[in-house]
Amino acid sequence: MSVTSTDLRNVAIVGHNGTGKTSLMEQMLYYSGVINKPETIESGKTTSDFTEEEIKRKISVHTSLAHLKWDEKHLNFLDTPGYAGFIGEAICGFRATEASIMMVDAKDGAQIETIKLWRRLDNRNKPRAVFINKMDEDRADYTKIIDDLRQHFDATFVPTFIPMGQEKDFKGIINLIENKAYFHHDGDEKETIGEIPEEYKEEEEKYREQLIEYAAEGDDELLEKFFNDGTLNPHDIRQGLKLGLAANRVVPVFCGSTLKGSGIIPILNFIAHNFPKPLGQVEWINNEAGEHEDMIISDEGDASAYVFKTTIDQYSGKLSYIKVGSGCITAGETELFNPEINKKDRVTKLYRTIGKKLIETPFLSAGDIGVLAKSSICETNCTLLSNPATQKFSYKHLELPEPIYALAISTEDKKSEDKLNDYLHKIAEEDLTFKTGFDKETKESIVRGMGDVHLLLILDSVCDKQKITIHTKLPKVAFRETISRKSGIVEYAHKKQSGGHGQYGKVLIEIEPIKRGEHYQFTNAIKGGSVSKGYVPGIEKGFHEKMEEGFLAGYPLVDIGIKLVDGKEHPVDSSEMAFKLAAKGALELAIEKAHATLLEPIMEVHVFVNNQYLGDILSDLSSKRGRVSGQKKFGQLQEVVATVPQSEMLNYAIDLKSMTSGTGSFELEFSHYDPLSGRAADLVIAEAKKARGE
Ligand SMILES: Nc1nc2c(ncn2[C@@H]2O[C@H](COP(=O)(O)OP(=O)(O)OP(=O)(O)O)[C@@H](O)[C@H]2O)c(=O)[nH]1
Ligand SMILES: [Mg+2]
Repeated sequence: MSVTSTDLRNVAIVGHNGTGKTSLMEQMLYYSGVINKPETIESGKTTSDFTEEEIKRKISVHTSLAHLKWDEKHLNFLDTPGYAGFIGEAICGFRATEASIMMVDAKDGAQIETIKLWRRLDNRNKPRAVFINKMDEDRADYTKIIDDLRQHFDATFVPTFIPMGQEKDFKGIINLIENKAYFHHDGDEKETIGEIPEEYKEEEEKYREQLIEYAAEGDDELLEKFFNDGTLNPHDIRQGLKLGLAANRVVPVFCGSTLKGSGIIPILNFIAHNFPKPLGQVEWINNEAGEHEDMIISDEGDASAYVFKTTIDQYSGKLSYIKVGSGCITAGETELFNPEINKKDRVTKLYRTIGKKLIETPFLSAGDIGVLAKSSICETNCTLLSNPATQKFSYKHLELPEPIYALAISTEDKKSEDKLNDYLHKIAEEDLTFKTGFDKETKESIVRGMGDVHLLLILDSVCDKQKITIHTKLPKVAFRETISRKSGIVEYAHKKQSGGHGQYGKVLIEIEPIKRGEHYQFTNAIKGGSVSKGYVPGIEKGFHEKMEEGFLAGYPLVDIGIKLVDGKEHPVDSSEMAFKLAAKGALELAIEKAHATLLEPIMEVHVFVNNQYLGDILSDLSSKRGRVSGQKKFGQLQEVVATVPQSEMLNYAIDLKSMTSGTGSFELEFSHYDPLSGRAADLVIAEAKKARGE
């Protein structure tokens, strides 16, 4: 069965780890009749956590897609993982959907990943609702969590469901917009609908007043109506929430217990009737001039889509998850073109998925999400166009955070190394936050990822599946070298007389520091032709070679301006090679005079911790030569921004975990290079000498 664009709703389920996202997906599939029994995480049989590592670890590692029908609407859900290490998967989930459900734990409220995800959704102005889950657990406290959310985030939270009792007395929820109570039962019996019990009437009244007031904030006209009349009718309340959600002006708050199957029917009702439909929403594209612009999702015109996720499955092979942005893709008919690699392919089959199960579908229309199997033209982020002659745009790539943790890896022998590289490249194709490669500067094979858990999970699975042993260690830091003052003019002649032709070339140069990041600047200031033009490329080659070789500790030299002032050639003995060697020699001498120094990479780090750890974090950062440049408080949480040398941050993923009992989290990106002097520099130089066997 296929679906028209107006009936679609795409929703990402996001949130801090372990808040019950996968359990919510499972219950929704059960309630809508897609599965016969809701499985638990503990059983290892949920629809969404189906990979070996997910079953083994009882956590989500990948984003998984499932769909269901509810009240004539077609709902696509992406269940995303909550652990910081798999943030790339969560980002691809909310990139492909129009709205998210943020799962929040009824005991703990906003946690570190809640805050980080919230920020990411804010940056994209993405609509979202909150589901306060685990109302059945000890210490569950609905009003406390609503207060906590209001403390943490600048948003209009609108309690839309309220609980009947909590902790072990939790009986179900009241849906304020339907004016109904939903009672949950033991076992797999589905929740039942009934009148609101007398004992909760007072509470309900209180929240209903809030609901009316906040719903009015969803739309300017309704706000005016509310100010004039002092109230809104039920139709207007719904309208206020619907428009307010679509415009990201209000955040409806639901509650329930995914363990007990509570809150499931009303949330499905709410999504089907009030969540934004994809048609008319915005996708970001780059136009022909390479500038970003909005494209409105429309079912008219030529088909276009982008791949937001790739998986490589043992049985089904490569699966490319696509979101259709315009027109309609029809199996057996549409031909899609990938402009980045200039290749096209006919779509023979199209699929939807329920977790790992592929279900064929005849077409996917604008706004829909589906899968192309074994496509030879797809990779994550690519654009697919049905009529490239007129469609001169590409979809904007996912913006993923930089890896925060790296390891240098090695294996026992060449055969294992080949196996390892093959496997890692496949993983890197699936997971864009995982990078693998050879670092030419440090001569190490490096893997980078979003944390130690992320990398170790990948490396463990390689060892298991490929039966190889991998050795890991912290990688070397890629220092650089530069100069700190002008050299004055130096001269160097390369002379050799051996039998027949000799070698001769002489150059006079002057070097000076240039702006950080400009790397290399060359000026030929020779007047009067003392060196023929034909030898200049040889001279530049010599400079490049010396800059690659380094001076102090074998790290590449950067940010040097070189002026070729004069030189001398010999009618017979001069050659490009002779001038190259002369240039190298001259540069070596000049650097000696220009006071060479080491440069070290400096990272910008954003650390997120609970207030109680702030003191420890700040003193640790200062012991790591860090400079704090900002601090922001979100309720019980702190964000600290600092610049810290990379060499001090190699193990931060593990240090922070031990300082914060696993609750802290951070983001890291390269900032700039700074000079390194004193004892720290002496150590790097001594280490390099030792490695060279001097
Ligand atoms: N008491 C209680 N436990 C729940 C509830 N929902 C989920 N759990 C339990 O919480 C744990 C985590 O549930 P998941 O559904 O895996 O949570 P998740 O958010 O998908 O976790 P990640 O994807 O790994 O971030 C499991 O042990 C669930 O059984 C609930 O409503 N009440
Ligand atoms: Mg999960």
